Amino acid sequence: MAKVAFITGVTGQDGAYLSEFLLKKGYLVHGLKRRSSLFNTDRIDHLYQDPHVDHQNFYLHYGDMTDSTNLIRLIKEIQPDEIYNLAAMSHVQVSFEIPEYTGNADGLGTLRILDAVRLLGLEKKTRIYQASTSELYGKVQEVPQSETTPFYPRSPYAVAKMYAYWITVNYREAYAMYACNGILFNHESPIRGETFVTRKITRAVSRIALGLQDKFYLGNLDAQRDWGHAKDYVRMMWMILQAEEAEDWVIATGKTTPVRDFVKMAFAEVGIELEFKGTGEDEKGYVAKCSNPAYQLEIGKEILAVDPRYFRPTEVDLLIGDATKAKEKLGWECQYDLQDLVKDMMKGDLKLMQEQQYLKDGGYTTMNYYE
Ligand code: NDP
Ligand code: GDR
Repeated sequence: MAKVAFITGVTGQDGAYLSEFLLKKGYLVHGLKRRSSLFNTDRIDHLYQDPHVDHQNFYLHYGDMTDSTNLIRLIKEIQPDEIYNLAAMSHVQVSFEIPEYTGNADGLGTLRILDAVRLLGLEKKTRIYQASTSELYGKVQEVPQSETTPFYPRSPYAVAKMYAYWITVNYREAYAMYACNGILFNHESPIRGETFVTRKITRAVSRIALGLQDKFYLGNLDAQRDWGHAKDYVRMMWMILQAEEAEDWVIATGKTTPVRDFVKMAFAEVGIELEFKGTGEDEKGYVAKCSNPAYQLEIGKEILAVDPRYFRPTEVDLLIGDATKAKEKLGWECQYDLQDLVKDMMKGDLKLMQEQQYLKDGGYTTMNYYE
């Protein structure tokens, strides 16, 4: 009998990669998607199956993490062997704008999943993966950060995820449920959401190289992140649920890089070197130091500046994870390093922007694709 998985957040970056991964493993995959006024299934359209054909193994259901009755009904119908709770309002800066909703979806939403499993008497059958985060560590107390590092969340998002972390531990201890936290450090890919910093950079660099955009703006260039590839990380989500005992796990590369260096690596992919041109405290401008005949870019043109609007009220300065436990007990290793990741993302965005350029040149679109 095929195993049955239920993925909340199936339309997101991780949900899409995890669906692909589980389908290849022979799972029946059920995903929770939100109703939206426009299609929101771009990342999983290649997995879509016509419900009128036989042998379907990928199903989508409408629902929301703020709606308990919907979640209870779906889990009752699906009877999942594994639940991957990936749905969340996942943008740290946006969480300062919508803190109450973030608490509801990310914090209480996790409780709704755990309690549905308990209420339906599925404690012995259903294993639960909770998408916990390195944002829990927040203000730097120790590096590298491991399963024993104390938490100090620095945003409404991180505080909501802290509730989710502890309610998962509590249900495991109180009701003998198989429920685990994967404390994942930042992971990115060509299908990363466009407003997270890595994707914002690779999109803007591609557009600038092709002459579709002059300049772009970022916030804190000094923040350091431990960036991995999402494909490596979804494999670990599955491995975490296959372990004999339910535990909490840090998944990270163990290397950290400032945002500024990620920008330089992205420009290097199109043969462009950046030069810093200080123009005052808040207006640190970067110009192109050389050009590449393959792309349209003037030497000396300002292509990046810092805009304080992207600064956060409280920032997480330095994340670097220690995944020794997962390496030793689960055999965790990553196939992509940061250079591979940047290459993969730049390849994807250059292709996308070339398509946009073609449409624009042909007069098929007048749309601007600025964030
Ligand atoms: P995304 O933002 O790409 O995807 C989030 C998913 O959650 C989307 O499918 C979104 O739907 C869905 N969602 C949001 N709010 C609700 C809601 N109220 N009800 C139902 N669905 C909802 O995130 P990622 O794929 O990058 O991350 C997956 C999970 O892992 C998240 O919980 C995130 O917080 C966590 N995480 C991510 C890390 C990373 O570096 N990527 C690191 C550590 C943890 P829609 O498409 O309609 O918006
Ligand atoms: P993060 O990711 O907050 O780590 O959360 P994000 O890419 O948004 O920010 C990383 C760092 O870059 C700095 N930064 C900017 N960030 C954005 N988004 N836009 C900018 O213009 C910009 N300029 C500088 C930020 O200040 C920050 O320091 C991600 C999310 O996926 C969470 O859901 C997840 O839990 C954590 O990673 C681990």
